Amino acid sequence: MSLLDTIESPADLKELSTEQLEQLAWEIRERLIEVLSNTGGHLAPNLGIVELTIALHTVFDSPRDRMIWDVSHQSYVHKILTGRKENFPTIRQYKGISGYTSRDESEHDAFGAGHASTAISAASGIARARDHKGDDYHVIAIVGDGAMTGGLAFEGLNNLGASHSDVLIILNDNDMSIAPNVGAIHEHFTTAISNPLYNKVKDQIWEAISKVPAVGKPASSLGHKMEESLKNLLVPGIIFDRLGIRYFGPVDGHDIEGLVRRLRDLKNLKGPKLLHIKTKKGKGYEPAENDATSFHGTGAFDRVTGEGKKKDGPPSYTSVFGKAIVEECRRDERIVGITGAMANGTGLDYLADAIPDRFYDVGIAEAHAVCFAAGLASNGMKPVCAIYSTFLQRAFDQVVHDVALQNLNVFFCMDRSGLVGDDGPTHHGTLDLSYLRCVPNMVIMVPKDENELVNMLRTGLLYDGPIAMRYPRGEGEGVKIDHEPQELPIGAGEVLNEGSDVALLAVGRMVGFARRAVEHLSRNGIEATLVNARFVKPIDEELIGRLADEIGMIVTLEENNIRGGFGTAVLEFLSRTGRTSVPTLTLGLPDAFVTHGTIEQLMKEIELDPESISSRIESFFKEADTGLRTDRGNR
Ligand SMILES: Cc1ncc(C[n+]2csc(CCOP(=O)(O)OP(=O)(O)O)c2C)c(N)n1
Repeated sequence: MSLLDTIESPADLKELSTEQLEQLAWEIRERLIEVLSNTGGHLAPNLGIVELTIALHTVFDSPRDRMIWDVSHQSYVHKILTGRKENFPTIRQYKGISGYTSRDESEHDAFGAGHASTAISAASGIARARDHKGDDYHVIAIVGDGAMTGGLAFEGLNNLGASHSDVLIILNDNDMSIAPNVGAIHEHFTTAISNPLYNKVKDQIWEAISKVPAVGKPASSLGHKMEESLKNLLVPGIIFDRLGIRYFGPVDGHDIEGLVRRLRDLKNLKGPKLLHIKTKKGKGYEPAENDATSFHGTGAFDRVTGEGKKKDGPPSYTSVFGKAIVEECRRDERIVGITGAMANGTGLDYLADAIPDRFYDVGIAEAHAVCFAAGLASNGMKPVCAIYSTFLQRAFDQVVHDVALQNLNVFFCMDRSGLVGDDGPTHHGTLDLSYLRCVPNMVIMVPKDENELVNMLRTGLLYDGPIAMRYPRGEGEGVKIDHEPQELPIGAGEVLNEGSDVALLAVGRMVGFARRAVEHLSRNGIEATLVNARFVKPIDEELIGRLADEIGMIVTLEENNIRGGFGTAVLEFLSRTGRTSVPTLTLGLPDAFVTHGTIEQLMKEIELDPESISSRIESFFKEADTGLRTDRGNR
């Protein structure tokens, strides 16, 4: 029986010796590699945080003490130690446990996340609520150095420092975001930590801390004074001290004994404080240590070689976009690409390699990315903001206030639109059509396949004003890519099939699903017109009006929340033009947060898979047709 087999809850850790905790760390690593080689998931971040998680659960008492995991992609070890060990092999699988913290899943998950840089703000709120209620427990925010590049993290620090609230922040510094971390603060840390003088006196500083009284006025103690003066001279985290958050570290984040000791010291120290730990992303698994970026979030892989198990298939939308933007940059020197720490995820890594001075990684800072793009555009450049649909939500005010209001030439390229699969509700890109459609001046395009993506990229780059394109995660349709991209007429849909019984207006990936519905309907004697809408704003009013008048029955299909998306745009148009009697079925994602699983499983659950779509349209047609015939009969 392994040691891990005996651990049912964090309470079981308290009695273990350092050697046993160390053994447990390696057993957990083994479990992570074994499970994730089958399921895929965030391997490297979790391998790097094993010792810290064990030490936290040894020193603190979850769920009474609250641990807030930033992004929470690194919470797998926490899940294993808090009663989800047996279910761990179901992680990110349909109906299995989530890959992120979830308040619905466990009382040990104090706060849910999936987007970065929220933990300090959330921990501050939890701590203030504790104080309001007169309760007494510890609140700990665990934040990566990547997440610290987000403005929200600094808003949280600013507020926490001033509030004097009792919160411990652990800064898990592995020099990596998904890719190597960027930014001035990161550079400052790297330089300061390598200062040999600081490293020499660091232990003395720790000694001074452990002598600081837990309550009372630490500033009056000799230890504190000494600590302060040393820090002012040398300490990498002086920036935190200046904000009122006492800084400690850096310490080795793989030394369990050291971590337990430090955490016990800090447990007795009231007020806002930050412990800086240095860890190795991917620790203990050579392929992940050597390529932490690929193993940040991986698919299934061969555990011996570390090779991915992905089958060959059509190229992804991401890679088609990444290659195409390099060509566009070569054509027009005003074009630049901007990412918020997602060079690989968005395909902008191709640009970074090919033309590095036209590529910007601003860190996990989407609001900044968009405002920065607005600045570039106001000064004659053509920035392409490549940001996942879900993360652009962060920058909504910049889209409105900095870009659209000034009618600037910023092109938003939103990867991972629609359902993304195993990352689940924090990452599905289900709202972008709704949140962009209401923004004045915005044009929105959705390609039906990867060739159309390339044409839309050209179209957007030739267009004057704010424009957006959204496309899904994963493989394209496998179509041939034109040698020379074509500019598409703004606002014009494309008729793919003509039939006189019902008109299907589809957007993006739904065009393929609608094609299958057309065939299904045809086999049942119903002839459908099929339109690839291409534009969600402006919609092709001329075409839709004609189809409404001539066919008199409309179905819209989109992979966006049914509220406020393409179907709503069509309904608004029909209403505005007095066509309210045209039977219209709007198919799309439900007005609900969709769980995690494969795209196929999720589409089936929400009845948006090709078979369900076909039968929903058929039922609609039959009901509406009967209704129409009755209406005619009554007239
Ligand atoms: C707002 C937002 N933008 C982008 C991401 C994608 N993302 C997930 S984890 C991550 C890197 C986080 O780095 P760090 O906090 O240092 O954690 P590590 O994985 O290195 O442990 C990024 C960019 C996100 N989750 N949220």
